[in-house]
Formats: sequence, C-alpha cells, structure tokens
Amino acid sequence: MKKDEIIKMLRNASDYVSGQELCEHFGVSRTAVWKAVKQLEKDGYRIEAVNNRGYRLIEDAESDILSQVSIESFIETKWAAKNLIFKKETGSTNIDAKLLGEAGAPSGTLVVADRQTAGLGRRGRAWVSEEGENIYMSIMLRPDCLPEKASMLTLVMALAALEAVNELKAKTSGALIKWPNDIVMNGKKVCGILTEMSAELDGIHYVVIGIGINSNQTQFDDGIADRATSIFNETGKKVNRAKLIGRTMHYFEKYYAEFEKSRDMSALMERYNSFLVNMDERVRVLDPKGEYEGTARGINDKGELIVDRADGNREYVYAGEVSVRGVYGYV
Ligand code: BTX
Repeated sequence: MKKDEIIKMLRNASDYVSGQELCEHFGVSRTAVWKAVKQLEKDGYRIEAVNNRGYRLIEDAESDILSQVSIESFIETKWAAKNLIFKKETGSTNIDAKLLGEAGAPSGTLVVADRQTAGLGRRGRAWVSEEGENIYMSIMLRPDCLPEKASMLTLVMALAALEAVNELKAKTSGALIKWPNDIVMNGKKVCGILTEMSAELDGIHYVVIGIGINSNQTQFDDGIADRATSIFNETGKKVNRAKLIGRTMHYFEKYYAEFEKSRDMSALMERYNSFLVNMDERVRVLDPKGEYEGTARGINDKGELIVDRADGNREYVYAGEVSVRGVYGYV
C-alpha cells in the first residue's frame, strides 16, 4: 500500500471513504490502514476520521506539504517524474540529477529539494534557494537527438511551468516568459531554468533541466530584491508546491511529446510566443560579439529569438551565451 495512493483516493472521493473500502482496495488490514493514516498525519496531512463513516482528507487550495508522498500524489504522467527522488536539503538538484544520469537512472528521473545550499544559475551564477518556500527540481532525460537541439528543451520546460502556474492560479497570475529561460510576473523573475548536458558530437548521453520556482517566498535579499519575486507575492495566494510540480510534469510530458515528433519547436512556438513578455517590443541583445538593439518578433522553429534591427536586418539569436534585456531594464 503506497501512501500517496491513499492520499489520491481520499482526494478524489466526494465523501468519506470507509476503512473497509480502503482495506479492500489495498488488500490490507484495518490496522494497517489506521497506521498509514496516522503516519500521513505526522507528515502534515489533516485527515478527519469519523466513526461509521470513515476518513476524509481536509485540503484546500493553499495546503502546502512538500514530501515524497505529497509529490507522488500529484504525479499523473506516463514517464516524467515516475522515478522521483525527494530531498529535504541538497547542494544542487542539477548536480544530483547529473550523477543519476551517469549512474544509469531512467530517463524522466526527477530530483526535488526543499532547500539547496549551492543552487546554480547559468554561467557560474548562484540561485538563491531558501528553505520551505520554493521549488527546486531537476529532470534528467535521455533524448534521441543531436546536442544542438538540447537548448530547446529549456523552452519546452519554460512553457510547461508557465501553463502549470496559470492553471493553478486561474490565469490571473499574469505570468509570462522571458526568452529563453525565465518566467516573470510584473517584470520580476519567479522562475529560472538551467539546462546542462553530457554529450558527444553526434549524440546526447543525458540532459538535465533544472528549474527553480519562487513559490511562497515573501522576502528577498537586497542583492536580488529588485528583480526577484514569487507567485505568492504577485497573486496573494499560497502555492501548493507538490501540485505545481505535478502539473508542471504533466505539461512537460505533453509538450516534450510534441518536441520529439519534429525535434524542434514548430508545434509549440505559437503557444510559446503568445506568452512572450517582450513580443514586438524593443530589446537589447547582450551578445559577447557586440551588443545591439532591435524589436523582438518571437521564436522560430529552432527556438531562436527573432530580432529585427533598426537597419532592417533580421537576427536569429541562439540562446547559449546571449542575454536579452528590455531597453529600460531587466524585462
Ligand atoms: P540565471 O543565471 O539566469 O539567473 C541567476 C541570477 O538571477 C542571479 O545572478 C541573480 O541575479 C538572480 N537570482 C538568484 N537567485 C534568484 C531567485 N531565487 N529568484 C530570482 N532571481 C534570482 C537561472 O539562472 C537558472 C536557475 C536555475 C535554478 C534551478 S533550481 C533547481 C536546479 N538546481 C540548481 O542548482 N539550479 C537549478
């Protein structure tokens, strides 16, 4: 009897579920059911037990328990996150996922942590990873495609996370994508994505897509306060992190299937572009070979950002080393 399945059964029931029903469903004794319920209560779940009626899960939109069981209870995928590793604390979930990739773990393995002590951003930057408030997770994949395609997976994940945030927050979130790898609300960053891979010229060993989602954090350190925010700060509603993880995995699996068919963004680019924060706006491209300004026109099927320069030339910006900013600031 897996405890996440008890939670799922109680969550999906419209009324109390009798002890008898649970015993029959899982083929265990009443005592075993009672013990499992007590354990779940210890994990933080509120389960009402009423004589002659049974058990009922008390959970509202703002419940937020992050544990192996709580995440598993929201996973409804075929392969993504089916192999789940939850840690209360780790250095970096990207590093954990890379080690699992080296060790032969199955594609779709997901590592989630409640806190990171050495969270990584891109190009050696740090990702601030406070405890108990946010999501830090990394999925390891073994895609059958050329290494140059891997950066598109960042876009696939950004779109998936955005859909999940919008679904949980009833589309009032105002969340948008800042190409290639950030999700922003009201011009501030709520989510960052770091994709890393192990590959040879003609093939990928594994890719790790790490994603940090500022969920329920209310205060940010001075160093990042001007550009960082959380879903809670922007919507006033607490996030059920386990549910947000489950829904992100649902959308990721769905969109990954689209990506796999064509091994590019052709099926997803229209949707991605509909959420692009600086669509048709002026942007500054911070290219190490020389900065320039232009108007962002959305991504193409390769996941490159199309930027029209004032002189009429069209640029296709490849993620890698380049950053894109608004002309007047971060967005
Ligand atoms: P990035 O390099 O685009 O963004 C990092 C920059 O964002 C920092 O230099 C800082 O200015 C700002 N920043 C740092 N922490 C935060 C934060 N919590 N919220 C908003 N802004 C912040 C983006 O890198 C990629 C981040 C990926 C993080 C995930 S978490 C799970 C996985 N494990 C891991 O070590 N990294 C990934």
